[in-house]
Amino acid sequence: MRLIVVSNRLNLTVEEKDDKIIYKQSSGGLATGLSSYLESMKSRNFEISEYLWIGWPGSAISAEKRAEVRSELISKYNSHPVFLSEKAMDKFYLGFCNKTIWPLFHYFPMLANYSSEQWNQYISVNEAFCDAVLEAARPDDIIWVHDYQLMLLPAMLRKKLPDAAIGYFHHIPFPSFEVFRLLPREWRNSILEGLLGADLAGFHTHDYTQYFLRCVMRLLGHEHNLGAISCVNHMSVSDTFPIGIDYKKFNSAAQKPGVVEEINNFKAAFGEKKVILSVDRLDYTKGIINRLKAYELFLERYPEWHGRVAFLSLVVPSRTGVDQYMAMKKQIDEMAGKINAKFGSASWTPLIYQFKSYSFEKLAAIYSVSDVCLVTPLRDGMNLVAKEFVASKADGRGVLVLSETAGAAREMGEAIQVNPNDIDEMASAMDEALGISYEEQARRNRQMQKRLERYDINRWAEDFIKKLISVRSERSKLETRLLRGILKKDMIEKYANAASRLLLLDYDGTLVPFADSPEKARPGAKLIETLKKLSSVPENEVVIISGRERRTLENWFKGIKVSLVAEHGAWVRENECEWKALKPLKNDWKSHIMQIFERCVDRLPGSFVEEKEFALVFHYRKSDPELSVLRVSELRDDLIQLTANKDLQILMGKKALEIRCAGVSKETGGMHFIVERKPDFILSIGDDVTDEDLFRALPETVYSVKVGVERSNARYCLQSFAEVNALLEELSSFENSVLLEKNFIK
Ligand code: ADQ
Repeated sequence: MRLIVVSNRLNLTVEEKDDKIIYKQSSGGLATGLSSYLESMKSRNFEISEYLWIGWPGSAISAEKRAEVRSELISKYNSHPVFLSEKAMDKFYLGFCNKTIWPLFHYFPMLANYSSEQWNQYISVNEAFCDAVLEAARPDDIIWVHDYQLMLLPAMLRKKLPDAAIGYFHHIPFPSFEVFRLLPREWRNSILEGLLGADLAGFHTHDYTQYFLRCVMRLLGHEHNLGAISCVNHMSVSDTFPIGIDYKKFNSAAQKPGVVEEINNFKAAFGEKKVILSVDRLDYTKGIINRLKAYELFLERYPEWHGRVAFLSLVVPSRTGVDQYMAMKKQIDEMAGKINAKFGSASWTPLIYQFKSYSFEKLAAIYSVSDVCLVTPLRDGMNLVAKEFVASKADGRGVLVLSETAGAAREMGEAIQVNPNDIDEMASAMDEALGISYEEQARRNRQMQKRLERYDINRWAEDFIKKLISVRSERSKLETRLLRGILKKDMIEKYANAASRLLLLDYDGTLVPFADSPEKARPGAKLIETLKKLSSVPENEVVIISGRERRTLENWFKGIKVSLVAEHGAWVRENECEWKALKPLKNDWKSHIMQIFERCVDRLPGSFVEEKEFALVFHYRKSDPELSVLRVSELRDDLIQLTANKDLQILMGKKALEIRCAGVSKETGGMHFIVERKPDFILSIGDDVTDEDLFRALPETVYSVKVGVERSNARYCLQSFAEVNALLEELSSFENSVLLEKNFIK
């Protein structure tokens, strides 16, 4: 099995300089972390033995060099480049990714802009990635897509490779519904549908997972069952996987010769002073300005630390093309100058501010010598610096001050947690951190280290992939029940050879899709035609078994020789004869229950009651999905109490709660025909919980078919109502050709 990693940035950065091509390992947590995992995978006895990486190589490569770069990257590094022009990258990366998604998902809606041109470019780049994956992928590959730049890709891939195992991991926060909904309707729906294309979507924290599921529920109307959402031809599962780091690498770094040398340099520079450290990419989400303000307040409030402390703020240049970043750089420069001018002296520089990237050796060394690390982003998906700092403290010394709005805060409860908007609290936290005893420092760090060691980057990646494989194999099991190929051929053969046949067909969700209101789901001309053809064959009896009221069915199927079962088995009409009740039923309970339903309608906008002869149905398809859950469960509780000693039954349908006389069900309706006719061949199709009653009761030889690839009592499944229609059309046309043949023989 191969693993295809797809991310915006390739694991290698390629630069074209003076006609020469330079290949460098990409920096950044994901590229370095995953690369070491992928390499280690080869030596371990894991299901995946090979990997390749697909992504943008980091800079625009001229057209004439592309073939050379591609072949070098593929043959030497397993890396497949997606070449994008500077213009495309501008609108896609600097544009939609960093001016719309990044600010919005980090709760800076006022910085987000909404340009359709950039959105269209986002679609095009996702399509270019899709083409690149299709070119490289083999049937058994596992595809793992990373991050917010490629949120449309899972669905694009699903469309082209319906059977593929597709995973997606989201590295930044997933915002709450109120923030996510700020995106234009088409964009937000496409993004959610894009992510649902994955078999498994992973997030750093439980909150992000829940926010995503909530957005799906509110905007697309799909409910989930323990994170699993049933999509047209697959199940999409969302779950939490907090990313880890290469723990051993950081924990053992202080003994490496290159790092030792750097440690000595830092020690010589700082002498006896306590070192406070912060390490960030230049980004407004990182809270750099607030942190500097807090340091200024700390120096004002605690003069006893003057001359005894040094704050080293490392800022890595990033996204230099985005205006806000340059404005922020200017502001940081000014703040740093102000602090040093206000508190510094000839012998003491309170703030050392460096705007550059560090090598691993230097970074590990500064983690090792620092006493306090301030990780105080305003918002951060996870934040690896917090984890790297704690992992680097092999001797147990050091204090982490961590923002509660970083994903890492969920796992690092022993850190001093702060609100990054509270300058006062942050200044006090600095003083507290500097005063914590070594024993306490070690106690806290050891606890965090245990967790970081156990759940490192390898474990994170392996957990994700194992879960993806298990979701996929669960799907494969269900798919073996799909009525296609040989299974379908067998069924058609049995159908053709049968002297008498019974077709038991549910209506809503099986023959037609769900509509906003029940009366809108009328059968179309094509369906009527198919049913006419099927029922005109003398050997066939077609029965529509529905929860609908008898007059509606009678009206919709007028002039067709189908039998009807209405109100979930309360009424039966055989071949255009009179309606018969299968059991004497009462409806004197309705007026009392109606009052309760009406009260609930008043409290749940968009809901309404449908009255049938022996049933009442509370519909809430158009209501607020979350309020519905609450109101319907209240309603259900009330009804359970009220009906305890009555001959009534409550039934939960799809976005509908029905109360009806007990003792009637689709089972009684369906079995009535089976017992009376004793047909040679039976096909029973349905999508709802009410159909499960019948599936459960059917003899083993029956072709029972669930609409939806889900667990069911049916033996087989079809993916959608459209597939049911196609199957029935096939049976009806086959029937015609047989009839024609018969006529011809005569
Ligand atoms: P990033 O924004 O890249 O990623 P982060 O988790 O902070 O965020 O990782 C930054 C990495 O860069 C760290 O590994 C750090 O060592 C390195 N780094 C930072 N400053 C450096 C410097 N001056 N010199 C050298 N290296 C430096 C996104 C999300 C995060 C999420 C990660 C992983 O925004 O929230 O934690 O993905 O999922």
